[in-house]
Amino acid sequence: KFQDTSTSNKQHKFWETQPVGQFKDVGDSSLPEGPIELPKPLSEVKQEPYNLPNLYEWTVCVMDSDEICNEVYVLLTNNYVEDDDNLFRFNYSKEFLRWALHPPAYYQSWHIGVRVKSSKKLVAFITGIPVKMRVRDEIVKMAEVNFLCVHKKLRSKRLAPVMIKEVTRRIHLENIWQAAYTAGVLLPTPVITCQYWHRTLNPKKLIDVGFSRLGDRMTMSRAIKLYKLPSSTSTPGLRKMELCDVPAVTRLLKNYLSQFVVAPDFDDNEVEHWLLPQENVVDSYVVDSQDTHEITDFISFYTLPSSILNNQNHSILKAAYSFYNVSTRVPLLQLMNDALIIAKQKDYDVFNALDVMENESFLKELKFGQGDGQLYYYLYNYRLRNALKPSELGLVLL
Ligand code: NHW
Repeated sequence: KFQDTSTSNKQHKFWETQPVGQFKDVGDSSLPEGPIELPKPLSEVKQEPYNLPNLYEWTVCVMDSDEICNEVYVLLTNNYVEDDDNLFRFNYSKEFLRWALHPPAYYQSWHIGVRVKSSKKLVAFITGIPVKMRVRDEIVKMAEVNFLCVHKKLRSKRLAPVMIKEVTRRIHLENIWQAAYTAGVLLPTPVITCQYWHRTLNPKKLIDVGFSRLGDRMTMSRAIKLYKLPSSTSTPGLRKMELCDVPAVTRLLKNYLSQFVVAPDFDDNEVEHWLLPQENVVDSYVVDSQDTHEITDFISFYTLPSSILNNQNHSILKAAYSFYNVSTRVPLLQLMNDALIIAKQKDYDVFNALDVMENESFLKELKFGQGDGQLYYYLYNYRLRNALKPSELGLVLL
């Protein structure tokens, strides 16, 4: 196959106008690190929303409302991200969406929908949440932008750029000028290019639904044996995280994340929000050393099922995604093996992890297989001298 160079030569009529690293500047190390544009006085930020095509109107999606949360859930379930072969589509649960969008000090106005004026049908969505991000030794207030979705029937009409400009405007109104986001598509210009790795927990189902294939000289019974896990975890003192663990986990996490070039800076409230276990949303376990009653390690994963499109026998793939893990006393390999065991006990089909942080150190040994496709991380209005390696990144976006 010819190498596809069209991606980076492609015109980006919208992204060329935005304060992001441009492809033509890649490798130009004379450009300074930091903000690309300076903040404007808030009085100079556009006060009225951007214009939508005439049939549509803006709406704020108040996710506390069961009715609105359900509308968002239905839009995303039918129209959000699919894999390249259109076999699977993310199926974020309603509880997950509420969790993802209601961190401490979130802004309601950043949960933006588009409705058809006449029918009020919700047809597009984009969100931001606030985060304090550390880049090298600076803490930068940023937004994390996620859940950009345009109904399948309204694609390729340049609605996405209007939505991105509108969320940008509302973020600017809160005096925030930087953002972080990820995408599976290549845009100007990634700061890190990552890959997903997948640890099979339920080989039979993954093969049945086309998620994985039996390799050469592999039979179903061999695959089942290969991926078999012990029935219980091996680390003494491993238990579910509780509210009283929040200060200790915050300390562990802060210290651990300080080694990465880009990482969030979480306080106790954020750790409570992001890591305290919530059934079918986020799972966290700590190692409580029995002698000193110190919390020495922890592991976490979030739950993001995918709809299985067009399969007779199965409709949902239950996937766990590695979130934040800190090892100080127990080897990371052993902790992650325990994470796999827990996920297997809870009936997940697959455990996914990116090659960020120190994950490379356990992926191969714990029988993760490399996924196809890339996940690109981007920063808006913040330039880094060079792209980073995945192991320099301490950030997981949902
Ligand atoms: S990535 C998931 C994105 N969503 C999906 O893939 C769901 C399925 N697809 C769709 O719904 C996680 C549509 O295809 C979407 C595009 C809506 C993706 N990021 O309206 P047009 C996130 O949510 C550019 C950014 O005709 P469409 C992160 C594309 O390159 N840009 O396309 C979101 C082109 O621009 P160009 C994307 O297919 C981060 C233009 O959109 C993109 O009908 C957002 C075409 O628009 C993507 N994933 O709708 C940025 N996909 O310049 C936040 C396409 O190349 C930035 N495009 O001509 C920060 C803002 C805050 C700053 C604060 C200071």
